[in-house]
Amino acid sequence: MPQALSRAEFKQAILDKGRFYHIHHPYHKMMHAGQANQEQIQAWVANRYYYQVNIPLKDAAILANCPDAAVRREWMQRMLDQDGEGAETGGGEAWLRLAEAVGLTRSEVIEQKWVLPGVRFAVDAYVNFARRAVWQEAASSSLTELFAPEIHQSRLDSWPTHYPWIDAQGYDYFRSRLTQARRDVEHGLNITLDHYQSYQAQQRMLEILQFKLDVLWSLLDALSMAYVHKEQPYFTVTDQAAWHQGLFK
Ligand code: AHQ
Repeated sequence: MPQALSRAEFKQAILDKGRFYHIHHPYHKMMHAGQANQEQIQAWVANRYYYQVNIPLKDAAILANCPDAAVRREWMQRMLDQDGEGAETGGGEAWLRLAEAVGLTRSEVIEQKWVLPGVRFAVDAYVNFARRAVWQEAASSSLTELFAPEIHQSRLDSWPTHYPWIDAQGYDYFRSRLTQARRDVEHGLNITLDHYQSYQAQQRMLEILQFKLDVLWSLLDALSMAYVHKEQPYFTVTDQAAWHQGLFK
């Protein structure tokens, strides 16, 4: 078995996974280049909502599995960021403002009317992994956020120019993540670099990170099938939206 990677080598191996980040997915590149139509933007916002509302559940699962109070105190901040300190605050609320800014209604997004099966399965795979993994491995899976500030900044840089019809108040969420993601990643990276001490364990962490990269990529694959290739679920048997609408969990 090869020697364990040094802390610097392990961190570089994690950063090298950035080449698989969903910033390189055709759907994201289409949106970034201003080639998306309103339906494709709305579909992305309505489907990404399912990811947003599941992040606090994922983080709660990590807290539930973590016996270290100091780690919980810091990790808990992520839930406060998303759930807010009051009804009108937090990332979930900011995402609903983004939904309204792109012309969706709050209720159709909250009801998950447009959440595609593939999006639901990818997100549920992430939450269910976090529920059953040891807390350090679940914490490591959040490190795709190493690459998130760049993708949020890319939206702030390009969308206002390409999509002047989107109300600017919708961009609060992306702006909030520029600092929150950097703070989260600092904590997640330290947990990760401390936890995996053998070469084999380090390779397992890189596989866990690849799994999470696959989750983000698959979410956009589902959107591409439905809104780029026009093959919504069951398109061969009906022209109506016919898939599970999240009424049971
Ligand atoms: O807005 C995002 C967010 O709050 C999180 C939490 C983190 C995690 O715990 O897995 N990942 C994440 C991400 C957010 N935004 C995504 C995007 O493309 O806007 C990126 C995603 C991530 O990189 O994992």
